Amino acid sequence: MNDATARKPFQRLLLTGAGGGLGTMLRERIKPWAEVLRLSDVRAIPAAGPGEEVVQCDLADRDAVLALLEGVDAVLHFGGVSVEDKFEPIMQANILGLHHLYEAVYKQGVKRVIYASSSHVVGYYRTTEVIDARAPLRPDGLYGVSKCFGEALSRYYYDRFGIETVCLRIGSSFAEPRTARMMVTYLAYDDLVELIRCALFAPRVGHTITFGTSDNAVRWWDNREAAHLGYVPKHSSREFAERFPQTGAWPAPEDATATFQGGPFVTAGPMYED
Ligand code: 15L
Repeated sequence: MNDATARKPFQRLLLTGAGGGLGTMLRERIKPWAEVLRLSDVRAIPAAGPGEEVVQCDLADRDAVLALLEGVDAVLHFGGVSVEDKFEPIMQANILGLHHLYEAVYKQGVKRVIYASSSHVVGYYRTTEVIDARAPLRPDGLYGVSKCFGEALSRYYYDRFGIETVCLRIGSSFAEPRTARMMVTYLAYDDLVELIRCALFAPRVGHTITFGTSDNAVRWWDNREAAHLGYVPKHSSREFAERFPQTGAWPAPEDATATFQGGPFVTAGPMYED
């Protein structure tokens, strides 16, 4: 059997949020892993190519989500609201929608979920601290709170039903770091793909929480609790060091965005002014 005729490891993988920044990048990169890649988003996305299925789906629509999961081996869940917002849209997609997803995962017999959580579940730790996956949650906004819900819901589905989930507490996954903070939180696209590959292919993951960063010089997150995934980043924000030189200009002591790991997210939440 040559490479062209060899079967791919999965029959059908589902990628939600396929129209988002990361979803669009992943669409091409994860194709070698599945005979069929099912792509979903609430928005219209480019039509299905060879080996693809496209399903427009609102996570808040319970019946649509049940149908979306039919025939799926594993899910990469990148759908939902991905930044701070008002509670209503966060609730619909990240809370109600996530419950629909796990209910459908259970009913359709899906084995594993790779859940795009976020470092914003712990954004209220200080930039002078190093934490690991056992540290109590300290979300930095309603978006972070919704990701805490996802980590708890997936924990429950593992303990109660044995459905495995790897929660990826993604730092900042962009083509390159955009701010000085992202020199710490940067996760190169290649490294995100490798982290997902490790989470999907590791023989036994139970319920695992892992922080997603590249091999950056400064670290806030200790990933030893997820060593069994075997993730080894190949990139580093050091590749961009000249863009964000240390200037000696210290932020004001009251600057919360420099004091806490969540950066700008810590002041992006509701102010209750209206
Ligand atoms: C996130 O959770 C967001 O989804 C992403 O857009 C980035 O803003 C990232 O956090 C970050 O902290 O940089």
